[in-house]
Amino acid sequence: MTSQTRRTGGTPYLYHSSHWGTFTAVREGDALRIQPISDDPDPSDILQNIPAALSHPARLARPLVRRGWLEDGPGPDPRRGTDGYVEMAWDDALDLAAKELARLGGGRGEAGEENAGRHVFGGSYGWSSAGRFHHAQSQVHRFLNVSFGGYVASVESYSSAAGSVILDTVAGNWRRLSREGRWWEHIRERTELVIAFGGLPLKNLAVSPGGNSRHIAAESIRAAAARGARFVSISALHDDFPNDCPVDRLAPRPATDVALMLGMAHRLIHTGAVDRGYLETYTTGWEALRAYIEGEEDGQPKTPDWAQAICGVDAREIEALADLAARSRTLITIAYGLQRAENGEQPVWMALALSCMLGGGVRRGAGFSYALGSMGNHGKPQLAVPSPTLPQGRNRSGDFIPVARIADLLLNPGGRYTYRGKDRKYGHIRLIYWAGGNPFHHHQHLDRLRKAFAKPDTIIVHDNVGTATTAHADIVFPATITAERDDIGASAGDPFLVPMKKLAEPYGEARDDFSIFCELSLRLGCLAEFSERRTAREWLEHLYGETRGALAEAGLPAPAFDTFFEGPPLHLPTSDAPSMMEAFHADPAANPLATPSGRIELFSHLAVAGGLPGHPAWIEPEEWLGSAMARTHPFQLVANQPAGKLHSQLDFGKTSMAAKIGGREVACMNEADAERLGIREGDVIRLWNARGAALAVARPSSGIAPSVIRLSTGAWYAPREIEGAGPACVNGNPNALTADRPASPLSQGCSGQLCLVSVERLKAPDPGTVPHENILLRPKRR
Ligand code: PGD
Repeated sequence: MTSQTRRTGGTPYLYHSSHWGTFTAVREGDALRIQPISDDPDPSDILQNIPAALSHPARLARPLVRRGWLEDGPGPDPRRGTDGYVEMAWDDALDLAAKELARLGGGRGEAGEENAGRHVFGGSYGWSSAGRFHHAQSQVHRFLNVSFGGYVASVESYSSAAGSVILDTVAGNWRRLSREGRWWEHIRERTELVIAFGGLPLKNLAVSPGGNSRHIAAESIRAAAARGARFVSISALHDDFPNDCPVDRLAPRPATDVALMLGMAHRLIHTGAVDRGYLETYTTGWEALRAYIEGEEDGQPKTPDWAQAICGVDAREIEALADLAARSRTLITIAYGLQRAENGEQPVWMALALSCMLGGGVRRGAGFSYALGSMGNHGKPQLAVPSPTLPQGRNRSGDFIPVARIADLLLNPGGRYTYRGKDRKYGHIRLIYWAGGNPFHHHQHLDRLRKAFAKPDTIIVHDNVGTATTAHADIVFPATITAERDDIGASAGDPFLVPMKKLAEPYGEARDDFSIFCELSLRLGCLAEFSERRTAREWLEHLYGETRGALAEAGLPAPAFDTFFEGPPLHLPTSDAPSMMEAFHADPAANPLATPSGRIELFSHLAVAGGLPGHPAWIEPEEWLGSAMARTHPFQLVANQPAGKLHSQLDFGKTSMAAKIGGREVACMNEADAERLGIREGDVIRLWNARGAALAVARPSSGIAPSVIRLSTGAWYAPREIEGAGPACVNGNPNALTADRPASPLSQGCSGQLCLVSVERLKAPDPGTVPHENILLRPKRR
């Protein structure tokens, strides 16, 4: 790591980190100057969102309590989201919160009533900060485990649920499958053809949870292309692949990639290109899949012509791609976005099956990689030593929901559902405790979520800023941002352990999540258990100790904590161990996969038990361009990850604001569609369906397929009445439109990437946007 700790004049640059890059920073008056570390070949502009956070008026300065809750007491309340707030002194707000927690069973912990936490939703999903100690989700889980003895948790993620569950089911361990394997190295050196379903969008690869110190995707793609490797990006959006790298593009209708893959599979069978040796040695169930592809099961052979009718890609191009794949060392990757959809398991499973038909990953540089185009830390060497994580304690409640079922949980207590083939029942939630996430950004069908958030007795939220989630809370505690505290940055797949130095004093009276939970624990009589009598600084030293011990054991330099924390990021050793798939390929009997057969399952009884077909299949979604609903809502909305920010974080920052027009999110649509509808660049447009509406600024483009409109996520939710047209999110949050429909009964995953909408030029007067500082109604001082 190049030393960057001094600048002219002697003021020290301090190291810090974020999910989208490691950097050094220096205060210049009230401003914060940020520089990516020099080791990063392709730093992300998202770094430049950080300075605005230090003093933006959307920041929360003091605790807030909702007026209706204060006056009428806890209980279900439809006023959440429209009510006003009062500011309170910390001690008063903490006393109030502790009293309510105690009323609901908090403070008795291990000794208390069995399952006191079964009425508490603490799943609290969200990315919050890169620092591993002040990681809000870990802090809230630990607090609820200590104070309530547990809580209703959440499993899976909004990023990947359908894909993870199906890969666990048919390939044993999705995490190892997606993370292990040095794919970027292989792409640079060996791969001849990369078929990237969902592309390899650099905006996604900028980010990885806990930090991303070296953005190597662009240089790896260029090096591979210079060596003669070919890339095929399969997406309706041109910018899902870097524009300055050579690539062939295919643009199937969104949600139809499985049909395209089946068309390729049919061609491989009929040209004799299937690697039967691989299928026999490493897979089970080929015969069932083959019979389906050949039409023996349903009378419909999945020919390239059949595929063309569904996906819109020319049958001859499908054949050519299959032929090219068969004669090349081919890597198939599939991005998270394809599985964040109805029947999202199918494209992931079929992509894996296709790669098996091509001979799997026996040859270096060939095979299957899940989510290489979705996360900056995939396809890189794994660490050989553990990195710091905050222990969360034991959750005795035993209850959980699949993460994207939060609205169902609240709206349907006692309701039954299935998950991974098991029958389950929703509990009855009286308290929601959320820290470090923004469900009114990340969840689907936000109008439905508003109704769900009316149900509990009490909602407590910690955040740095006044988001739409804080605007639905009863008690809001203002948290510091990462720049206002010391921490340690670390990520699986990233070689640097980063001393994240405090760069600024806390805004207003904001406090760290840890210290807020210490205060509540003190009031609930469980401080010693929660803090283990350590200060925040002592926790950092303690957590670092495990990494240090492992370094020393390996005979590597293991600096003392103070030396580490005052110095540059510490380079951690990476592991040379073979990946899960390399070990399996080397000796499938000795290293079986964790599936019932020990092999990759192209037919799965567990999938059948979970409510899916036994093999990958084309299942028509309810919302795609070929469905009945497309007659009334003829555009496929792609609600993907934004380029100017991470999710909804720092939406007011420089890079994020530069991507908007007039403070509103931009929607990209095909230029011929725009012309037909009389929509010009810069017009305000309204997107709507039966679930809701959103306004956006139109950008006609040739880089997007016809009948597709892209409105990325991240705008802060602000529903307002539009003259003559009902409510719409005036800032452009696409989750006003998406469906809260599980990907399948197997995974219950988020399907928020795609839905159908109508589009028109806004006829009513433009109501303007709601600035970030006005999302949460500003309180009056008491
Ligand atoms: P963020 O905007 O990152 O979104 O959903 P997620 O909830 O993670 O929210 C983090 C929140 O934490 C912010 O409000 C931030 O201010 C706060 N925060 C930051 N630091 C701290 C801290 O130290 N303490 C506390 N208390 N708070 C802090 C992301 C989710 O959205 C994800 S991961 C995906 S992949 C999904 N993607 C899509 C999609 O593609 N399409 C749709 N339609 N919807 C999606 N939703 C999902």
